[in-house]
Amino acid sequence: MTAPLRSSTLTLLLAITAGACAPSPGDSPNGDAVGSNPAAESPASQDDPAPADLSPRRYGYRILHTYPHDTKAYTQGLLWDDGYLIETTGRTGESFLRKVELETGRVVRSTKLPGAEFGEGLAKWKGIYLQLTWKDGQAIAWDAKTFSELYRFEYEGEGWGLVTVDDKLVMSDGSSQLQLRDPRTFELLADRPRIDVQAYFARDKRWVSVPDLNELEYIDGEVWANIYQSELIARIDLESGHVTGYIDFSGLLAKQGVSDPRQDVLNGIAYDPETGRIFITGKYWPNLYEIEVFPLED
Ligand SMILES: [Ca+2]
Repeated sequence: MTAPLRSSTLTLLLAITAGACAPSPGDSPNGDAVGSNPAAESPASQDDPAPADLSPRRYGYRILHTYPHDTKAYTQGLLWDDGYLIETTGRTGESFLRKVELETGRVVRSTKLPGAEFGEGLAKWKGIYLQLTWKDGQAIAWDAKTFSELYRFEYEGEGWGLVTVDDKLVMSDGSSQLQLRDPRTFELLADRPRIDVQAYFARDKRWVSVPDLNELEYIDGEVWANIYQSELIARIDLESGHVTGYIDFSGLLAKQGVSDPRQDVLNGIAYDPETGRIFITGKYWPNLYEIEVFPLED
């Protein structure tokens, strides 16, 4: 998560949003084992043309409310639970699970990850918060009321984003793959362990894998994913793995005044299903926003 800017990612996403060509082969991100899956290497189905209306839809956004966000929070996971934001943060020595009051940004409960662990994504399963770690291979189960550690799971590869979808967990690792796991055991589902997330290029008549999937949220039947080091959130149909649309937050990062715009990027999506409110923020951002989205003209 501290990798240099991945030019392949931005090329890919700019291409999608502009309806231009796919990125060129060889334009690869760093070579970390699980966390990289450049689009150019994906098994794009070039002989499987799809109707133009499968191209990702482009969405804009409106800010409905602006709330304070802790500029010391390197946001990795965000969810809404029972009237509060629950947030996990990353970086060694700065990795927390915390409960935050929306209106004030006040931290009402917090626990720090032990040792040198680098915190990542967050999901709730029944009375438990499950928090990933980046390269430590540990998913920590916290008691949602007391924030005391209950137990841990081990997994292979990197941990980035996590979200609960019905009776399963959906996990990202920085590649184009979403993993499906059993929240009781954290094992990959036997019948469908992974989904490759792909977007359709109408002009080139082919599907292309979309890498750098990061923080996740489940909103009205779709998985929303921050795309690392971009100002885009992808909307994904989990059944097909297809990107149905992108929400374009261009320009929002520049308003945050962060010290390192390459690292301190848009990350964190939370959804309150009772009110339909959607919240977004970023790493070390001073602001957290309630937003609404609307389709843009192509
Ligand atoms: Ca989330």
